[in-house]
Amino acid sequence: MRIIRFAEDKSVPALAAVTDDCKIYRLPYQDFLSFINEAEKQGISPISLIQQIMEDSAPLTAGLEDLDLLVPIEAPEVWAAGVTYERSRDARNYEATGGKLDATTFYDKVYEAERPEIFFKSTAARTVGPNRPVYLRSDSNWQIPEPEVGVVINREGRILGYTIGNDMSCRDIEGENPLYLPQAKIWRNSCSIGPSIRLAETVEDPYDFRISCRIFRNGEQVVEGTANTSQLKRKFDELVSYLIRDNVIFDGTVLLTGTCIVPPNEFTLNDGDRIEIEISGIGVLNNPVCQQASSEESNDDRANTSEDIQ
Ligand code: DO4
Ligand code: MG
Repeated sequence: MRIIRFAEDKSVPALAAVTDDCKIYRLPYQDFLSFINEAEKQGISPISLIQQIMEDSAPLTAGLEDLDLLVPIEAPEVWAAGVTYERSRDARNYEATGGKLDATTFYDKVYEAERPEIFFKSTAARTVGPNRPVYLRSDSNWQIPEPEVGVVINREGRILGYTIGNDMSCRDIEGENPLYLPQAKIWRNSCSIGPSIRLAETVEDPYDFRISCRIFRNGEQVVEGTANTSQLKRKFDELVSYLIRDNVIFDGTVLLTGTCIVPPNEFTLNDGDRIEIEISGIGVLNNPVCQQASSEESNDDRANTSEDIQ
């Protein structure tokens, strides 16, 4: 069972549950957290609450492809773990050594260490949902998407569900100096999540998600990669436990859990590309890639939105 948000009449956000056979039931809650809180208040599981609602209602006549999907949750903060897969460790070593194959660096250390790498990635105002553009940085010549499983947690670190995240990254900035990491990771529209949240209680084995990433240029597929969460070096709860330790964490925080797919070293994203990230049981996160407008224009676009304060 998955939860989506979509724009209803007059662009008002609506919440819905999507069954495994793709029937969509409107949920009478404002957002994902209100729905989770209501289940808790009634002392039942989120899935039982959905089943009650389904008994008294009919599915929408529209299909998923007809809906204007939004971020499934306006996550107050998005954090990310790094170097949690061998593939990422090797790619980081390559970019940190000016392109040496089989080099070893501090990235080997963090891959082996007890403490994982956890970094701040995004806020609601910088995060986009399905079909919205992710932006390129104007001062990087080597940019890639990072397809990742995202865990949605509450303030105590309980995993409520799983979503898809794209940790857009600049390999040249990150490789030049590790102290540049925040600039290699955070800018306007550098994070995308969606299209749904798979409820944790409906995931049989989170270490068996199949992940694939496809990049299209001028209508042709130019990159394809696949992986599986069985290759993850750490456990999801272990990553969450380091994130929440001595920290202030908000309900609905998303933690991206590291990339296991890296495009070929000679590849960089271009304006006009399209990124598709698919994870079994969660869906397909689709985003066009855009060279961003100047800061002034983009800030004008944002004026008077509630996101300004996040
Ligand atoms: O240290 C760099 C970050 C690596 C990362 O984002 C990942 O492995 O997904
Ligand atoms: Mg990443």
